[in-house]
Amino acid sequence: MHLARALLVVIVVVQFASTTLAKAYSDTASSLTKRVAALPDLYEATVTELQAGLNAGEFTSVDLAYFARISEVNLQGPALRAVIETNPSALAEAAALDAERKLLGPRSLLHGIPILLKDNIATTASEGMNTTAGSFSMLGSIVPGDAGVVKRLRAAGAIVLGKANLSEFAHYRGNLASGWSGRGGQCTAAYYPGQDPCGSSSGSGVSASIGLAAVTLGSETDGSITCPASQNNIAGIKPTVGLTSRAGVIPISEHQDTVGPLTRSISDAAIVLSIIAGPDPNDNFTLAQPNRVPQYTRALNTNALQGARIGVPRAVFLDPTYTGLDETVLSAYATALQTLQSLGATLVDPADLPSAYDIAASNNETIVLSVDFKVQIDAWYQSLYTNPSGVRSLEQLIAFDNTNPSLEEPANYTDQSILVASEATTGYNATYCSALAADYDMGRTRGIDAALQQYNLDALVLPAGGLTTVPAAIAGYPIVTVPLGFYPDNTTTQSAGPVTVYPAPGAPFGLSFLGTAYSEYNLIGYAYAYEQKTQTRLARKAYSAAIPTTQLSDILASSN
Ligand SMILES: *[C@@H]1O[C@H](CO)[C@@H](O)[C@H](O)[C@H]1NC(C)=O
Ligand SMILES: *[C@@H]1O[C@H](CO)[C@@H](O)[C@H](O)[C@H]1NC(C)=O
Ligand SMILES: *[C@@H]1O[C@H](CO)[C@@H](O)[C@H](O)[C@H]1NC(C)=O
Ligand SMILES: *[C@@H]1O[C@H](CO)[C@@H](O)[C@H](O)[C@H]1NC(C)=O
Ligand SMILES: *[C@@H]1O[C@H](CO)[C@@H](O)[C@H](O)[C@H]1NC(C)=O
Ligand SMILES: *[C@@H]1O[C@H](CO)[C@@H](O)[C@H](O)[C@H]1NC(C)=O
Ligand SMILES: CC(=O)N[C@H]1CO[C@H](CO)[C@@H](O)[C@@H]1O
Repeated sequence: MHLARALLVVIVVVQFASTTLAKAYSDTASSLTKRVAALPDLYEATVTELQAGLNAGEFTSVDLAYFARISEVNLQGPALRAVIETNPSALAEAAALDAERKLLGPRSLLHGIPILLKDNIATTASEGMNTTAGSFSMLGSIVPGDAGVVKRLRAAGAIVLGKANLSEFAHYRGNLASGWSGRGGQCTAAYYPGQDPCGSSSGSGVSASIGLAAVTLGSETDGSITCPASQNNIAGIKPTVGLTSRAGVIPISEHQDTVGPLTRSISDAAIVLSIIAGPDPNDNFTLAQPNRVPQYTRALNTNALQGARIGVPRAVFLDPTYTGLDETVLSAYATALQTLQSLGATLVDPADLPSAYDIAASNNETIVLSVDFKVQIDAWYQSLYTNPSGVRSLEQLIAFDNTNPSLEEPANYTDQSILVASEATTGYNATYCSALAADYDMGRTRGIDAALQQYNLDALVLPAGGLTTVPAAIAGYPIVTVPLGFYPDNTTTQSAGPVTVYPAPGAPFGLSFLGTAYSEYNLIGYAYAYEQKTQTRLARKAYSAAIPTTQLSDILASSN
């Protein structure tokens, strides 16, 4: 923020502090009756709609407190356990941003827009929220400050609404069901009772799917944005590693971790990505990105697929014996290919990755992650200003879990074999270096880039599930995911954990576009054209108990 603007904000906040909210927004109240029909439905509301209503004075960011919606479904009713904590400072921040808007107008499309963050993304402790990756070992810890992406969000005027539940440690703990953390319990999706939300950005995905916030952020190391996007009927962008800062994000691996949006629409995801992308001196991977971050909203063109060459990598990635992809998903995918053609794309089928079978057989990713995690999580614990649990290393985390089984090892959630395997590693030796080199070779040189070059392609397209995330994960390359379809009502549920099921009647699944480094702009365009043509998200809603009923009209009525 510029200094002059910052000073004005201080003045405005002081002026408004003595004014009651009811009085400040009485103009809204007087026109409520004639405008009420036009208020956006918070289940589906887009950032653009919310921003228009805020600018028109139809409602305020204070009114946009989604707390009532969260409380309806989080622990009560269907007990989705999508949110771990809400921000005790959010209403005061919203009031200040409302006042600033009145005087100076919005800072950005995210001014006054509430966002939920996966609980591995740090927020400065003085604001009142914890940053724990779902683990009691970090409860009450004091982080050095806001994550790099949070600094950008705040500068743009976004309001951090709270922290979303996740698979503990971004699913880097053991053989556990997706969506479970010690602090948050078992998160489930809103499309079928007990549905596996996938992970590890489970709470972000579930919250976006039913409007517990306007937009959300998650992180992906391998599948953790695109899989919850897929299983919650929403859009997700897994950016190129190095496009968005990981500073202040509880790590798995600097070679694969990346932060991105989970939202109801590609448009909202493009708005969020435009704000969080960019260099950060505290994450040197981001210093290698191309000079200027594109305005991703300019990619939102329904004709984006006209003339695009899209590859279909059949070997391994569409082979059910490798992927487990079933007939429901494969037939929806076949229909999607026809839709892409109808939108002007040239399909190249097959367009295989030369490294496909090597990727399927490889254990190199496990080697890289297990070494990186130990180095980086030890550094995270050591970076904390204070940590009431006393844990300062991975070794102490494992001991903490074992000595606090009621918190961290309840029945069916006892495994921490991944932590134990990582603790046994001994740093960056020759085995590690050749595994990392093999991953870049298989993911990039003989993988995604080879297919794109050999067939002169703009992108690849695959169902979001199966092994789709792996080549992009080991390459550090982007994926953009959109809704593809739903399991039919006569689907037989299958167990996905002690209490979760997938597939299930009505459970969603997604479609993923993959490309080379920093190709987000093109991928967003393709995903947008497909999304606008098919409108799959709107074909099915969550089960009724999982749909919060509180709307802006209720909040406006009760505040006047
Ligand atoms: C963290 O959680 C604890 C317990 O729920 C709470 O008392 C505290 O205010 C939260 N925030 C911080 C920064 O510790
Ligand atoms: C980041 O910095 C570290 C150490 O300072 C260095 O080893 C690494 O190569 C750098 N990475 C990038 C992508 O610049
Ligand atoms: C790593 O990948 C290379 C190249 O495919 C392969 O030869 C090697 O066996 C892999 N190593 C492991 C541990 O999977
Ligand atoms: C590298 O360390 C791993 C354990 O992290 C070990 O299994 C492997 O044998 C080591 N490689 C070399 C070449 O020392
Ligand atoms: C499920 O319903 C579809 C029609 O919607 C039908 O084609 C299919 O055979 C049914 N499957 C089972 C297992 O009953
Ligand atoms: C543990 O999982 C089993 C199914 O695998 C389930 O029957 C049981 O109720 C679960 N126990 C608890 C305490 O959740
Ligand atoms: C916001 C919210 O409802 N947080 C809850 C998340 O789950 C834990 C464990 O049940 C509760 O203690 C929190 O209150």
